[in-house]
Amino acid sequence: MKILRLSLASVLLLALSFALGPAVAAATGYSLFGDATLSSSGHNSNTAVQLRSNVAGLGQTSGGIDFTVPAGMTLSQLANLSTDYMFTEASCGGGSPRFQINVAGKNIFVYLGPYPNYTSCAQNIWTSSGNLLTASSFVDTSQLPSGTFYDTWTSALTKYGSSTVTGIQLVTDSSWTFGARQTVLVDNVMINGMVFTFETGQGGGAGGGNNGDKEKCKKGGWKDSSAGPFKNQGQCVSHFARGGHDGQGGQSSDDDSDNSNDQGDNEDSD
Ligand SMILES: [Ca+2]
Repeated sequence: MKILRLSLASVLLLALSFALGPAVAAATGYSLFGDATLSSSGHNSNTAVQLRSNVAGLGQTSGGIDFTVPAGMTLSQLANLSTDYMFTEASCGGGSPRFQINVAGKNIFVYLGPYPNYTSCAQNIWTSSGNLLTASSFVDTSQLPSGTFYDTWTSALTKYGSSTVTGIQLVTDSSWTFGARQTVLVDNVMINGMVFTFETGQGGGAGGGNNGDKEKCKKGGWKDSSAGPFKNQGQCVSHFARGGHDGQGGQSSDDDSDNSNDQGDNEDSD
């Protein structure tokens, strides 16, 4: 039987792709990890996501969004990646904020901010990244074989276009380079034709987010929420933003930890 020759990894991947099938079809899924919270300061809307990187020792040093991508999507099928963003503390720099495109167990990094240094982003003004994956856009493929820091998207597609994209994240983690907290709001993230507005009812499809309960997650309230346990404030807010019944709670009992950046689940598996 042919199936006996499949490696364990292949079987696991196959099982995973079936398990994720229905959710992927909805194409609106995302989850927050680290120091990431829904914010009521959206871009011409009610809601954005606040990503924050705290100085080491003063909280979580990174925050991000993990986006669900269509099962089996190859890199060559990825044609549009963009976001609106606004810094409220510090700026771009130190390699973040960045998109991480997961391929072959590694990442292709796509940095926000002006080429070539990706520094000096303005504060308190919404900026659109525009499409970060035009033919001449620069992406960082240095984690991959024959990769380089300044690689054009065209070149990246030539080398890795047939690779499957297993996930995409948007991450902020550069407080170290500023010696201060780095905080950025992001909204209207676009992955191909999918737009993530983070408004109530989008993402998870539960609808009916409860702002009162979301507020109770803040100032340490997530530790005591009866809907938990949650790993962090972001997970608590996200839970209620999706109507309080997305099943994200209850995965962990370490209610006093601040190191749980592991919600991304499977993007590192290979
Ligand atoms: Ca929004």
